[in-house]
Amino acid sequence: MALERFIFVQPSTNDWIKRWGIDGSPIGAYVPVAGITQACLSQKLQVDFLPDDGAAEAHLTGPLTQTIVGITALTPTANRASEIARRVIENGGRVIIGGMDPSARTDWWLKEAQKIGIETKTKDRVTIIPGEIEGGSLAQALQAADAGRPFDLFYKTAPTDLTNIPLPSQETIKEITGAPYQRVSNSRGCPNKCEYCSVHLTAGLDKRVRPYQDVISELKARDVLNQKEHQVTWTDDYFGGSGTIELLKKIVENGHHFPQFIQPTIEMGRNAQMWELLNSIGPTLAQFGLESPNRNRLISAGVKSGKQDLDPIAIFNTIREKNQNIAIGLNFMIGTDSEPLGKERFDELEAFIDACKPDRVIIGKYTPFPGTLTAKKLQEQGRIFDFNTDHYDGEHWVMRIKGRNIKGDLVDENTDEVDAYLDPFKARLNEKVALWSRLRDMKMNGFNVFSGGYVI
Ligand code: B12
Ligand code: SF4
Repeated sequence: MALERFIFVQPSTNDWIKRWGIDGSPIGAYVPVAGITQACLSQKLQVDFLPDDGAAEAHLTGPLTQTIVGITALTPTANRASEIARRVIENGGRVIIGGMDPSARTDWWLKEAQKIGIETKTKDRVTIIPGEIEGGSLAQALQAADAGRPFDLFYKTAPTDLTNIPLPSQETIKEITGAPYQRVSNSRGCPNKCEYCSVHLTAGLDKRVRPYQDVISELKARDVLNQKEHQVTWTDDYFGGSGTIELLKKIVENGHHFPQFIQPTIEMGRNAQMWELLNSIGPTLAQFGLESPNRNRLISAGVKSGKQDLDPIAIFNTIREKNQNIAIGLNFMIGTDSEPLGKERFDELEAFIDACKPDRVIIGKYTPFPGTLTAKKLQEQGRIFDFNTDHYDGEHWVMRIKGRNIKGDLVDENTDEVDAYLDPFKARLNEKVALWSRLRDMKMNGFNVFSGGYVI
């Protein structure tokens, strides 16, 4: 029986995760998944995006015999992804599960897929796709389904170059036009090897850049060139470098303007040409993953792979002095072994934030994501105590934490005590950052829609 529908689901677990999807802004994978689905099947299927407000099942009722449901799974949404998959199968559909968690925990997912098959008394209607899909894995699965053949347990192809990624049909693209965040992939892979990061598990260590012509065509098709309402979110954790500069130059040369969001490393903070180009394109929120105020100490603790001695405060001041359109956001992780104990951990961070005056702050709890070096080390040390992946959302402690005392020795810390400092610390920061943040004045609409406060 020929396929008729493809529904792309973004599962959510708790309210924190839910907030990222329910405004209808699809995740970065939606456009390539939709494009490849439509390119590899002779009959063009509409690919609908279904964010999970906690009740995605209500939209996935049967009969789904001619439907494929594609589900993306991050580690914190893995259990929910599996739950949704079961319901789809029970209603007669087929399921393809892809994304970061199947890349990081392929073995777990292969067992889970078999379990779903046994529990739903079906065979071969669920498959797992670890890694990227541009190498042909998704096409292989879809072609099997289209021909009425059972799925293989998994399809995997190596990361490939990012040329000629097919775009979805105009009708499919219309579905996402108007969403506040327009996530666009310009490049993938990261040569840094930060111990806590999962990115290389899907995208590898080579930075691969999409040709600027392809990216600009996508922006045009998505109707985001020359507008002020929809924020182009470059889904590139390692933003910068020669391919990126070339893309930005072309955007500027063509006179395009739009608001944007980038995630640069602190090393990119010194790339004056990049900031100048971003500044001419439009209001830009640059969210730096700083992790700790004392980068050098972090590096010496072996947590970060950075090599240079960089002064973040001086870097931010220079960026802002020269570029009115650039706002600075900072990401911190609390709970690495390099931090001081107790109250001092927060005093140090607060003094640093006061000096930086960032326009937005995100604070998360250090999380040992599966497949990372951090997870391996902490597991060897017997420090991970919570293996329920629902809690791997940066909002829960899943490991025993330690801090450094005055002598530099590592000492166990009680997570309840850390929380007793963390919660008032966040409340104080919310008040402060709201006073100095320029995001509202810059009309960074997307962000104001979401975050009532500026510290999340
Ligand atoms: C943009 C981004 C966000 C955006 C959008 C979310 C998104 N998933 O797109 C926002 C700000 C909302 C966000 C929020 C969060 N994020 Co985030 N985010 C990213 C980031 C920087 C880029 C993701 C992206 O769009 N890449 C571009 C697309 C094209 O690539 P991709 O997602 O890898 O998809 C490819 C394949 O994986 C595959 N694929 C993916 N899904 C599917 C589905 C199907 C059916 C198929 C066939 C294939 C497939 O096909 C794609 C093309 O090859 C990544 C880091 C990174 N560089 O990958 C972190 C990352 C995904 N985020 C992460 C986390 C932890 C979160 C949060 C939990 C943070 C928090 N505490 O709230 C939330 C979860 C929200 C949610 N429900 O998704 C972690 C996940 C770690 C893990 N092991 O799960 C990552 C990897 C960051 C990191 N350094 O570790 N995030
Ligand atoms: S945290 Fe950022 S810089 Fe570090 S490895 Fe991950 S993507 Fe690369």
